[in-house]
Amino acid sequence: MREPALVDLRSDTVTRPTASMRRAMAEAEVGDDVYREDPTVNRLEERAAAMFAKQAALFVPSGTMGNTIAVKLHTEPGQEVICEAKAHIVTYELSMLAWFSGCLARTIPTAHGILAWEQIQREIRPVAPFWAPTGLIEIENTHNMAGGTIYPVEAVDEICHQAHALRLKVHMDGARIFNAAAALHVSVARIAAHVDTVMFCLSKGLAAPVGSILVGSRDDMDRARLHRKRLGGGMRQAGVLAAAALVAIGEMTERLVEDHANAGFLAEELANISGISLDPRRVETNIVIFDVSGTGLTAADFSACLKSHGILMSPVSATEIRAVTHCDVTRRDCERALRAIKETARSTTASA
Ligand code: TLP
Repeated sequence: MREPALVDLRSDTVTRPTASMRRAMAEAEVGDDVYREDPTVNRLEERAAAMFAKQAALFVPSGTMGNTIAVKLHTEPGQEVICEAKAHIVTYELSMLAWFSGCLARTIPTAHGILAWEQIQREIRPVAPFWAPTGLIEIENTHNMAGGTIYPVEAVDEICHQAHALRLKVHMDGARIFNAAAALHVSVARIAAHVDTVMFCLSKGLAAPVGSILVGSRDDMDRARLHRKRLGGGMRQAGVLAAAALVAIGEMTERLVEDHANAGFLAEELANISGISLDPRRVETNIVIFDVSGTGLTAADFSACLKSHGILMSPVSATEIRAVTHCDVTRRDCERALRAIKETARSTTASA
């Protein structure tokens, strides 16, 4: 009998381009985008700017590059960037704040990844003889390592209004902003109405093969284009990628609620397994983070056992595992993952 395929819940980055993306890529009209002559990239950037109700957009190869450019746009070397303690920009982007922008992070720990203005306000530093002044406020929506949590729309508005009153800019790492929009039933334009720049990813739940987009003012995007080139991100005939991205934003956003339903299902079932702990009410989008310490195994050992059952998940700390649902994972795949988790938890608690 043929081995069943792996169920890959490590991340939504593993999604493969859909058939309609592959067709669009094959037929894409292209040109040299460094000369701004790629009609498909131009169309994508116009469409993205319109969707977010911002002046302009820039197609970049990755979320990391989009965030790196955004920090550079809004800061001077020697400043601090305020962000949540588990923000992707500080934990997974190879210290790009320091490397490209000469900035430090001033991090704020939270229970669920969501910053309130009062917490930010306490960390703002003015120019003084011994302090690095605050240059930027960064918020992550949804918050990856807090388990896909969503900012209330009003909380983002409040942060932006207060920051702007102090002449500070706000960048949103909206790698999964379309998940937030689907869960809240609001538009991405509404969520990002007052932020200065937003980066969102095409190559996660939206299933495009490559790419992210930075949106903001025309002036900021003109400067961002130069930083992209400086970072080696001038992509020439990138229309083949932009064609898939157009399908991603046109066809893939509404189905994200299915991923959220699968994540909710996983969370509810996981909460009933002895040795596993999580609060299923905290699972708002497509990310489920659960603690396996009650099984006596480390997260690394637990996920190695799951792998032997054909289930891939990511250990994200010594005791926690992350499962991310996406369009290449069905409800049956989730059921299979749960059987493997039950089996692993049962065998370790039985042998304890
Ligand atoms: N996240 C990846 C890993 O890097 C952890 C994942 O598997 O979730 N912002 C956020 C909130 C992200 O989750 C990611 C990727 C990025 C930025 C960076 O995007 P890429 O991978 O395109 O550079």
